[in-house]
Amino acid sequence: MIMPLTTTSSLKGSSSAPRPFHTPWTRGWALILALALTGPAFAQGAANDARALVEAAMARRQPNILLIVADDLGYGDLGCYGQQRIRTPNLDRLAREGARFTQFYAGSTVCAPSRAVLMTGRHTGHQRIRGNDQRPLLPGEGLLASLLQKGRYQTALFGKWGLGQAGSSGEPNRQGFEEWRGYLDQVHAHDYYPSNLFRNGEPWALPQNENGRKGLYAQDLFMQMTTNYLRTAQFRPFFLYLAWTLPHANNELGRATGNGMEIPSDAPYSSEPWPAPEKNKAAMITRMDRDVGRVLDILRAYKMETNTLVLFTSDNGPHSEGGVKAEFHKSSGPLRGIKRDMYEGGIRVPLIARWPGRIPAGRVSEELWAFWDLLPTLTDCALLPRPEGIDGLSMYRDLLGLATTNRHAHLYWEFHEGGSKQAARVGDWKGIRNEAGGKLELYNLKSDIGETNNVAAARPDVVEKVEAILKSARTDDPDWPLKPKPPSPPAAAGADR
Ligand SMILES: [Ca+2]
Repeated sequence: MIMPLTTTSSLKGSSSAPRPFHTPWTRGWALILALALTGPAFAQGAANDARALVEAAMARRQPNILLIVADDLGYGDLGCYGQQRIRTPNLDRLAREGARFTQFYAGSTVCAPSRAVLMTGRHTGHQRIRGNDQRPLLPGEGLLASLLQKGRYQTALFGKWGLGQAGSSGEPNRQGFEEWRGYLDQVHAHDYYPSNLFRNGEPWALPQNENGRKGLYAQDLFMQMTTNYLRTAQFRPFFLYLAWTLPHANNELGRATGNGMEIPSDAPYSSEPWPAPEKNKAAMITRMDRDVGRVLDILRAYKMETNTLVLFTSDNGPHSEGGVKAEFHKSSGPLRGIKRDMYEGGIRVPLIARWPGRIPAGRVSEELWAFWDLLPTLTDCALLPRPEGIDGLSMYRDLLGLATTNRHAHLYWEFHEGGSKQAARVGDWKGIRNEAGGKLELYNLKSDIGETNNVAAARPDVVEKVEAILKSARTDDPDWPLKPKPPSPPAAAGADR
């Protein structure tokens, strides 16, 4: 019989990060296991039974992890981050019931590298995928799902992947996901009414959308899958990655019609005196918020609220594509810049985390962290050993509102469309170089969150420090040389992904 285990509530206020295999109760089970393995009265079968008991006990303490990543959602797009017009009541509630982070950063300023950073725990200075192109994750690179899968988790992905085409090493099934449905290719993911998707590596026809019909909105399909998955996912901890495409533009539709913000209805904004794409964009965000509410309802209905860590974030800043302008709804909030920029609007994103009984409700944290920290943070939450050889730090203690012990000396990004852009965050300072050989811009984000006052000339000491980071934080990669802007920039490959 399995003994009653430490409950969630009794762990509240724990003063240290988890030490997965050395808690008192695990030591107890380890003793049972040791006796089972060595005592003459126990046969091998008993040893196996004891091991199974330990495994089962560990699994019962591991939280479910539900990670929702929106696509091109800006820092200012949610009510709880200051949005005034677009309604996001469910995400605002999630923030009230959990924690909201005000200085959390995406892995990159566009999709593919940001998602690669999420899966590998390495920032763009140490990535093979430093831009939007077709290269896949290599075997063993996608640690996030793989480590959780090895650590007794059932793993699933519904939505957009973008880190490996069919048959490549990067396919989700080869990167730790037991089950997945969705888009492999980022351009394919622009289509909100796809006539085909992939299902565990196999092509999956959607006749509802064949011959130009618009019978099934992809987001609704992902929600059906999510509902079904959660109904049957109650017997082993799960890691569910919902990589939604809202509110990304359908760029091809945008070029053809001027309105690439593809959604079945612009309600509840139909009567607003806004341009049609802006109404659609607002409706996409509110629909996404509605779906977050539905996911939370399912967790409550299946009594999974208290043992599920829910995280919501975005892969990069807002776009001005598909007929919208990011400034129309102030999607970057008080920040400068949008997707593809190294200014804050391109990379600083919302992060909301709820874990009832573990994360204090209503908390707002200004701690600096980024996509590459999610991997070790989540393996800590999952009571698994931390991966080594990555750039990420576990922010487990900050996530739970405990005194932070891990703190980055700096954060680093690079991006190579047009000229090579580099940026580093060091405390309150932010240094940006917009092309190789260009002048470093320096901003003090504490006094100048909008990056309007370049103080590089006044602070050569800080400039020198940032310059050193821009050199040392990266490895040279022949595929990603640091280059100046071309004289007349050609349309960069993947420029609208
Ligand atoms: Ca994106």
